[in-house]
Amino acid sequence: DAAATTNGVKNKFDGDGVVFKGKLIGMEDLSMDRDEKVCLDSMFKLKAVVRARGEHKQRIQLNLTMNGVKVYDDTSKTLIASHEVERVSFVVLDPRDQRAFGYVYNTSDDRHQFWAIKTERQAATTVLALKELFETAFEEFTKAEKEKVK
Ligand code: I3P
Repeated sequence: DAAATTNGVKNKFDGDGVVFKGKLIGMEDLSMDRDEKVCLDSMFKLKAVVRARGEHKQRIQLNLTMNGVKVYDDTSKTLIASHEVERVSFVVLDPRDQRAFGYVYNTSDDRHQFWAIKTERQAATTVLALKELFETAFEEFTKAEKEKVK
């Protein structure tokens, strides 16, 4: 029943959403937004920067929510970034590291920001949840559009 699931039905991404712990490897602007090689080159470069610095990576908490991907500093719980789902265009797993993934966030001024993240556990788990969030957000969006034309 489409009407019954349109509004008011809770899913796991509502509110605080699905939470993952991790560390921020780094972020940078890319020239392209959906190119696996460009993303992975960035991943390796950002990891090299971390290694060269010799400092601990910032501990973060990722909340996958209907209002976007929220990135918090895990220690202070300060919000570092809020990435609306519809502006995330690409997600990559690091083939050399089971605990690393990244995604591209397209800013309102058309920059393609790559965020490289080290997860506490398997990165594939976080990436799967992220894909599920995209699907859920898209379903909600299409339902809302259908409601509008009624
Ligand atoms: C640490 C080790 C950890 C790493 C940590 C490093 O180095 O590589 O695996 O955590 O990163 O400091 P060492 O073995 O020399 O102590 P991650 O696997 O989570 O990256 P961090 O210092 O940035 O937390």
